[in-house]
Amino acid sequence: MPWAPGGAHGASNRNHGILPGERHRGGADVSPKVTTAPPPRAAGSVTVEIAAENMAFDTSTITVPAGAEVTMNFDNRDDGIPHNVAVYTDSSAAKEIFVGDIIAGPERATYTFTAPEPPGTYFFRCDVHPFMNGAFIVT
Ligand SMILES: [Cu+2]
Repeated sequence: MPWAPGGAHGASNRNHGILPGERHRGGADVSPKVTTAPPPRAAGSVTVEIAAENMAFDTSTITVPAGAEVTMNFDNRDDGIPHNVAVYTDSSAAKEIFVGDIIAGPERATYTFTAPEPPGTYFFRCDVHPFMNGAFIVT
């Protein structure tokens, strides 16, 4: 009679002891690891649209991310008039970043080039008509 309660308690305690122990071991196995690798530098790519019509570009600014692969869809809508889009470091147009082929309208061209790395305000223009120009902004 005095043994029965003791035995029951003993069995109960033994079962109780196993379950928390197993849960603890499992928790240790799946402990999250902290990754310290820096995120990869991805300049990415960007597509910009620009049109020339009535001897003017349809935008005064082109904005792209630093170092991005730029796809520029140029639409020359001026019938029989040659235009291009060229990007220079500044309005002196002394140092070119990219010079697109000149096309006579109505015609489209797809230009691809890499944007400069240093953020800043550069310059774009039509080489045939330098008064057609604007700011090429790298962010
Ligand atoms: Cu032009």
